[in-house]
Amino acid sequence: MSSTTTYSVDGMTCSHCVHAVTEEVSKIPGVLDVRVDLTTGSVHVSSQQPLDDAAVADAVEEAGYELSTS
Ligand SMILES: [Cu+2]
Repeated sequence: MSSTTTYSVDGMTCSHCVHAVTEEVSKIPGVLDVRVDLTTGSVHVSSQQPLDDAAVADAVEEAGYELSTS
């Protein structure tokens, strides 16, 4: 059974940002689908099992952005 988790990412401003975040988060093992809503900064991640939030934070940082902690 897959699960979907929504994260908030700070600093995304354009489709290039969306692409960078999507690409990095997609590399996390078990991730099935990544959807970014640029207007809200929401990142919806579908995965085979619940994800390690730290892995998602690392991937977002790798792309050059930060998970919003609020
Ligand atoms: Cu951008």
